[in-house]
Amino acid sequence: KTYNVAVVGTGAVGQTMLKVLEERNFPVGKLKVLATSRSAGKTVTFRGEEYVIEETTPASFAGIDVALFAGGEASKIYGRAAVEAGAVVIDNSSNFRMDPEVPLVVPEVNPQDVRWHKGLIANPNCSTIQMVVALKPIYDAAGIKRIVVSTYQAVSGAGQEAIDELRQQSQQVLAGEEVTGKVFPWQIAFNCLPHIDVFLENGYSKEEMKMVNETKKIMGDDQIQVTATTVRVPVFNGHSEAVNVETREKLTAAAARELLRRAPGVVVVDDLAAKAYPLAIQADGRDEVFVGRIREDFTIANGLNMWVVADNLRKGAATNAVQIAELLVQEGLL
Ligand code: 11C
Repeated sequence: KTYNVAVVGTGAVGQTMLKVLEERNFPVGKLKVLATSRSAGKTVTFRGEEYVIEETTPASFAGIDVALFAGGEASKIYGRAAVEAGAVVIDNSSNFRMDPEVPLVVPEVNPQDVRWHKGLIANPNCSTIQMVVALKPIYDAAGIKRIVVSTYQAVSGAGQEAIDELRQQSQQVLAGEEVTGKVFPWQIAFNCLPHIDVFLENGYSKEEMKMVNETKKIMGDDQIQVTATTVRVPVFNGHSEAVNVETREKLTAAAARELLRRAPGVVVVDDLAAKAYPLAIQADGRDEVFVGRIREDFTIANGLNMWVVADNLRKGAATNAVQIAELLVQEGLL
């Protein structure tokens, strides 16, 4: 059996969605590649065939079984129309994530939540996804009271223009030229910006509050305390995170390492003698979440520190969305 698929958006995430659908051999019947009028008429290649990008309209979704929305405003405008046309929407934007009618799913963590979908399923924020994949086995074994996370997020999370901006600014700085940019509020080359998405009334950025709220919803536990500082760093692709976690029960570093070794979607890279720890440049192009520097926090009774790295365009966005589509197929929900 095959399924008619629409991919909405042809930026960094949309392109990665097409690549991942092809790599994982998702049973695509008819494919529609949709975008704004700016990209309409250009072509993309899928399974060796060229597809002309079409402008999205409410009528685009007739006959579509599953629509993957890459991000931005598109799902706000066309998401409901796609559901009414009979498609299941998997939406990578933040538009519907906290809607109580919309499941927010990471297949390694809460696959059961796809079952109560009403046409729309949200894909979490990239920095949340990799953190909860790494924390789920710890949560199941020892409970989690509190998480303190600091992120080191790649520019690809802000899209193709941001990738271009880092490349251009790096060349400008090295050539001693004046730096220009328009995606980030300050120079990103050779710099770190503690500013991702917009700032909110409470002094946190929206990216930080996504990590707080989405973690509770995905883990199905409102009691988990989460506090985050999210930082953009001059890395092309791959988000890194320093995660401090206070568990309810004592878990040694060795026990945590063992649990993580057996966890789905996780690769433990943790051999200090060999200088082995997760690196963004090694996670780039991979679908797993890499965890290392696992050690006990000696300032509290039940605490662990770890370093969590993943490809934000893949596991943080496209791969997670395609995994949700695969889950729908397995569960007979498409
Ligand atoms: C970033 N996490 O790295 C953001 C991108 O809510 O889906 C994803 C924004 C979102 O800039």
